[in-house]
Amino acid sequence: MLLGSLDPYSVANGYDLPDAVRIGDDVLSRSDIVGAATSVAERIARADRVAVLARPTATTVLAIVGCLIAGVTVVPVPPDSGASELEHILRDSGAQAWLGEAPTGSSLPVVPVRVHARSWHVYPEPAPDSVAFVLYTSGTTGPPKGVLLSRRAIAAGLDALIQAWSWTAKDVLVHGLPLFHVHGLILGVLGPLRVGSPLIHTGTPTPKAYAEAAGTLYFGVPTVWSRIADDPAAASALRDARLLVSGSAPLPVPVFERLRELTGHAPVERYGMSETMITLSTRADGERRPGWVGTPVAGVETRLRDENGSAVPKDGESIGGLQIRGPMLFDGYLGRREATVESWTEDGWFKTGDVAAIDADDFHRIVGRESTDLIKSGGYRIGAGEVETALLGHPAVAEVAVVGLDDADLGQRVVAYVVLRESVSERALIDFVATGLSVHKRPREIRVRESLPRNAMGKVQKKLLD
Ligand code: MCA
Ligand code: AMP
Repeated sequence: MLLGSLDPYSVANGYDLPDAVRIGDDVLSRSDIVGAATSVAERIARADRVAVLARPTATTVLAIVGCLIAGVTVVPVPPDSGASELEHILRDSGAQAWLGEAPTGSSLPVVPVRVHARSWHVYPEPAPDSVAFVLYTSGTTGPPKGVLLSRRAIAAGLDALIQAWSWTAKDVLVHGLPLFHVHGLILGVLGPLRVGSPLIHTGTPTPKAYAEAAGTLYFGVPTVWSRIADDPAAASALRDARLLVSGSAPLPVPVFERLRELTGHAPVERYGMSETMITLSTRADGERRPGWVGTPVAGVETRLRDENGSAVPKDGESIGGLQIRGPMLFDGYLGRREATVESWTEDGWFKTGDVAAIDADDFHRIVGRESTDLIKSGGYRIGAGEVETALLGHPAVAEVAVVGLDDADLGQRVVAYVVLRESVSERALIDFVATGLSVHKRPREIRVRESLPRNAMGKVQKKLLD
């Protein structure tokens, strides 16, 4: 079973857990989840694909578990999605209805989630190859693409982490990450439901909430860890934890060191992508090396290739494009055959787009991305192209170039260089992106210029922007 701890027979026979999931003001026992999610499953069993507005609530958890019970594909939608991003996700995914809450103005039907409804019908486990999620993720250009993740991939990806992190039912997982990405949703909600360990979702990932939760296993993106490292009282409250895990973006070495000092724990760093789940990690019982993301998890193989496709030695120094094979990889981009084919080599390796070095012990260091047009800000992946297209839709903007600049808090911050046709405030342009795409993709800064540096072909030379 994908969610082993929710086996209805065991739950009925004494394997209940009163606080299986705490989220917002709600506490769900294992039998609450099985009963209410099965009732959701009954309501949507005949649908193929539904959208869930993925706020961190009990409703979202029950909607998603209900779909997994019924074998219905879920499209988790960022709750801060703006109008054009929302329209794109709904059209591209072919979602037939909203399950649970719907954003205002949406024309799709809404199927309610009733937190107190119960059903004890037992569904057969859906086929392992069926698509559990379509997760939308940004590319360098164009609107986000739908990553198809099967149940088989999710099970393999979670089992590899359960092993790497010695994750057991005795753990209490704490995090406050969004529920529309692999990190917060698949690792952070399905993980504990597979293992049988309680989850405390803190709503937002603040140092105070992490300190108060008293868990054993903590997940965070580097921005979350860096804020905790800046709050010694909160950090020292994590001393009793078993494992602090960082991922989704590079954990700066000074943050690693400061966390070790304040919490007594060297954080476990792991590397992944929406397309691959988590493929590299340091281990609960192994070396944790600042600046390095560890070794391949169970079932994963990696290699480095240069621009000509030739092998790059694993000497810890030489860098190359990181390519990956493993059982937790996605099944392609929804409706994008060409993009899917392009992301694989002819001999069957997935091209991550990241540049890495690998040492003789198979330890991996992520050096950066091949394209500067994919920005990581606060752990969110943001395509420069989609922000540029959004800004060009504003009547005052004549030209634009979007880049990710180093930021002590967010890792990178989205900065838009613009040439204007008419005067407009910085705030108006930022809000224009926040309401069209989504709040977390908004530029944090707008820099107005007379012109943008271009080469002879007319292409903006982003390296010359200042
Ligand atoms: C600000 N706000 C606005 C605007 N400006 N609202 C409307 N219009 C505006 N112009 C509001 C926001 O709605 C929000 O309100 C508040 O201001 C703060 O927002 P923001 O500044 O964006 O928050 P932040 O402090 O910058 O967020 C930092 C964060 C966040 C909490 C670390 O970036 C985060 O949750 N990151 C996690 C990303 C993640 O999980 N990535 C995983 C993908 P309010 O607070 O009321 O809502 S990677 C993955 O899955 C792979 C597999 C992997 O490796 O893990
Ligand atoms: P996403 O699809 O949003 O999960 O973003 C995946 C990208 O996040 C990867 O291709 C990397 O560029 C980056 N990433 C994830 N984890 C790490 C990490 N531990 N260190 C460096 N980069 C990371």
